[in-house]
Amino acid sequence: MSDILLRVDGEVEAPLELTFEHFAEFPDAEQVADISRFHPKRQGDGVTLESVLQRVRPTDQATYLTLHATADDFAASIPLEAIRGEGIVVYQLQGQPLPVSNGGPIRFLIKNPAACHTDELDDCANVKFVDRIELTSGKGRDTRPENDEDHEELHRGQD
Ligand SMILES: Nc1nc2c(c(=O)[nH]1)N[C@H]1C(S)=C(S)[C@@H](COP(=O)(O)O)O[C@H]1N2
Ligand SMILES: [Mo]
Repeated sequence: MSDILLRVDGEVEAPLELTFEHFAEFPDAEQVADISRFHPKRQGDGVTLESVLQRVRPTDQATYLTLHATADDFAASIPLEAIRGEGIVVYQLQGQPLPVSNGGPIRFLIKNPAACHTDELDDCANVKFVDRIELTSGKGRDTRPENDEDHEELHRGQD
């Protein structure tokens, strides 16, 4: 049995726990090869967020999608309808689990994010080290910095 990398739960009909092998076995139509097509400085392959949502089936109450990273206690909560067609769950680089240096083992990515701190679907919601996606009724936990000063401070540690 290999490690569970991602739990998907909350306002869903069928909560799910996913390993690297589960992601690798998603059909081709659900795979997103080479994220550098969307983000030139980022690398790896993923599956569409939609393909994960289809498996868990969000309830009618689910209005937000909350991304949790236990590793550094980071979270972002974004409106479900807005993110549905835009999200990618990145899980591998050259056939291996996505390295921590790339935000792995699981990294969330928005295809066309707004600049940091300008929208709910901004670059800051491209959560690294995601280990839980929680569907919520209303906005969930969100630790994204709310002002420029805090945001700069966060970036100083990671860029
Ligand atoms: N787990 C986690 N994810 C995170 C962050 C963080 O501090 N922790 N920072 C966010 C912010 S503010 C930005 S702008 C992007 C930066 O992504 P990059 O490191 O690939 O440039 O990651 C986002 N994801
Ligand atoms: Mo950011």
